[in-house]
Amino acid sequence: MNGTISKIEALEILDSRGNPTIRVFVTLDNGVRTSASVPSGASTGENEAIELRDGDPKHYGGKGVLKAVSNVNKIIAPKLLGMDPSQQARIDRLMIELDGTPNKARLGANAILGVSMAVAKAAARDAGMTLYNYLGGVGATRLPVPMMNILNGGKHADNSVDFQEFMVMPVGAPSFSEALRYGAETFHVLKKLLAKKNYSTAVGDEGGFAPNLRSNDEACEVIVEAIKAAGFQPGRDIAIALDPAASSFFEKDSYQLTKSKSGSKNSAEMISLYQDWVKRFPIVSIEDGLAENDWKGFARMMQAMGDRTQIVGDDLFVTNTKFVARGIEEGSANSVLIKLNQIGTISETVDTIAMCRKAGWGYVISHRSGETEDTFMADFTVAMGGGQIKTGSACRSERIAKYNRLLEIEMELGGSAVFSSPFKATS
Ligand code: 2PG
Ligand code: MG
Repeated sequence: MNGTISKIEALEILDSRGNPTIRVFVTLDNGVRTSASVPSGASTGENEAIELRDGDPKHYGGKGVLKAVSNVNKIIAPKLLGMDPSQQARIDRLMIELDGTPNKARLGANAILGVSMAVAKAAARDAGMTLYNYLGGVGATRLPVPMMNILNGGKHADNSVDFQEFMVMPVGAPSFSEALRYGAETFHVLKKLLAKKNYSTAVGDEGGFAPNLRSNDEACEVIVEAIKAAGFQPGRDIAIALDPAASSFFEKDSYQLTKSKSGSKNSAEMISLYQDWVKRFPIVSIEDGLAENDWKGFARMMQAMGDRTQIVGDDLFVTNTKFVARGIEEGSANSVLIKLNQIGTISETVDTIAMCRKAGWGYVISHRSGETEDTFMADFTVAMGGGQIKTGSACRSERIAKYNRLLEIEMELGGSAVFSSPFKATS
């Protein structure tokens, strides 16, 4: 045992939208071989680490990642050969130095993260441990409450809904597998309800339905109807989490609700809308309710509703300690959306989570809208123990792969599996 890295190679593969992304293979000198694939976002924050794309119009319309592949094979690999894969922090640090830019623009965060994840998997396999135990230790026993995005809008769907994600969160379920069942059953009932109302039941990028509703409000109304029709009590069994992804409709100093033809709103009006919604619907969590540069608005939103509602920063923080530190200082949120590829290494992601814990903030481990069949983030969620995961609806295999991996982990943990909702049930 105790292998050292003998080979690292990268491959251009496709993500769930049919766009190129990168898969990295790590081989140890004792024959252990692992691979990891990197996801890709659509509603990206402007301060995210750089996802390197070739820009060659003749290759996947400019979206190819052959430069990132070559950076892994020719620049990163030679430096890591012979190293012990369990030295994650050292390996991540070395790649950050090799890149030399503040946002991984030279080698690409996609290249660096692929290596970072594949190395962790190799170290876990070499140690004969599960990935969640390797990354989280013996205390890694908490399964997350899923945020299941069953109705899509914004940049993830061609419909009349401005807000990007309407998620069900089975906060009252007794276990992860039951939570998944609650969410999936609601998803199926929602499909029937939408069909009955003559709405489309085609799905968006994250597997949620993408109907042309009459208003943004109707999205919450129809979800509450589905929760009830599925036999659950809204608020007590299943709550709602939102990700408006407001940066994507913020233009010229105002929030433009163009898709639903509801005019424009300023920051204070958006906050009033959310306050109204929280009264009308069982909403427990709002992510990116305001745009990424609206720091003042975020602080006001926290003051207005942060004592009852989880206020999550995604584009605002981009999983970066620099922005999370500012958020803690200014009271901008009480939770962080965690995406490995926003920052580009496992070590830096773990640092951001440590900062959340220290501040008493929540954290939600999240997929991207462009995903692969890789289930790394399921293990990572259990390892980090925050109790919340956001990984899409109850369909599309790139989403289901994560849920199925969590079911396996629940089975492996048996009686030691912990499932506790971060939200007190409301009714
Ligand atoms: C988000 C994500 C994931 P994207 O905004 O939270 O749901 O979307 O990956 O497109 O940034
Ligand atoms: Mg988001």
